[in-house]
Amino acid sequence: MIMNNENKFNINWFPGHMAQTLKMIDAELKICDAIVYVVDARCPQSCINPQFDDFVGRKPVLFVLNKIDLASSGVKEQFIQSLQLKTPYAVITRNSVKSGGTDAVVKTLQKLLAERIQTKLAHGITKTLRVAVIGVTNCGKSTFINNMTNKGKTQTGNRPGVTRTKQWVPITDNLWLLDTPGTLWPAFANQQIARNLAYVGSIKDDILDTVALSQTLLADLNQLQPEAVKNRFGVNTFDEIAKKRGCLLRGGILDTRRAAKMILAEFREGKIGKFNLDNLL
Ligand SMILES: Nc1nc2c(ncn2[C@@H]2O[C@H](COP(=O)(O)OP(=O)(O)OP(=O)(O)O)[C@@H](O)[C@H]2O)c(=O)[nH]1
Ligand SMILES: [Mg+2]
Repeated sequence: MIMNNENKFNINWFPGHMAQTLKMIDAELKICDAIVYVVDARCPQSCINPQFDDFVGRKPVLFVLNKIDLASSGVKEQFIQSLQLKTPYAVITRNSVKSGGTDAVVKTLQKLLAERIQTKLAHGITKTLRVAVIGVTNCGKSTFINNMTNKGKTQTGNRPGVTRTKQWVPITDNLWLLDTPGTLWPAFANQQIARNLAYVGSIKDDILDTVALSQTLLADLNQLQPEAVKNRFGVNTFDEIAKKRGCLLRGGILDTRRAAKMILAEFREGKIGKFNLDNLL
């Protein structure tokens, strides 16, 4: 994070392995029938790669608004309104840490691919459908796939960059999903997008000034739902929260690092409330 004179910060995270992953996805898409684009339901618009249109071509896309258990209502409708795609697509919501509902996902995919399936059948081909699962880091791609198989086939974890290589996972006899490492893009058009992604844990905390980040998070949450912040902490500002939670060093100085870690963790676990951060864009 680079601080400038106005004490505002600039977030950018596009390590070399992400550029390589984007190339790998581009190559894999040639043999794929469709794309599952997993986005974090707390900021689905912020999760969309601005170059998405270029590499998706005309492949059908199933958008999965994952972590819907942590998002405020109305997020799906708002996301659909923001979409401007020429390619066929469908949008579903999902809580991938809860079991059930996987048949409905498969059915939605089959409906989206009905024309493609018919064409294949007409040519006597019953080949397996291959679908690439893509999205920003930590949005729940691997968890979504595991949930679809009811088996822990892919590695998951609550930090960005858990999946390092591609992995094909069989879901049914004729549907395979490709797990891919999370990818961001070289530059954020808008720093609010970058902050939203950092708030939800899609940008490595190690490269962030977590104190500054948690302070802007609080300011943003206070703008969206001040009552949720008040309900959780009893107070609304960073300093008041740090004091109230006993984040103090010797001599009564605020332990801002500890307070920041706590505020970020509680937000990410949904303890402060359900939010739609895209409303900040
Ligand atoms: N509350 C909630 N947590 C979820 C959901 N889906 C995934 N998670 C959690 O989000 C974290 C990240 O999940 P992963 O599946 O590893 O995410 P990923 O997109 O594969 O991440 P990378 O491989 O790093 O790109 C894990 O702690 C999951 O348990 C969901 O629907 N709701
Ligand atoms: Mg993963």
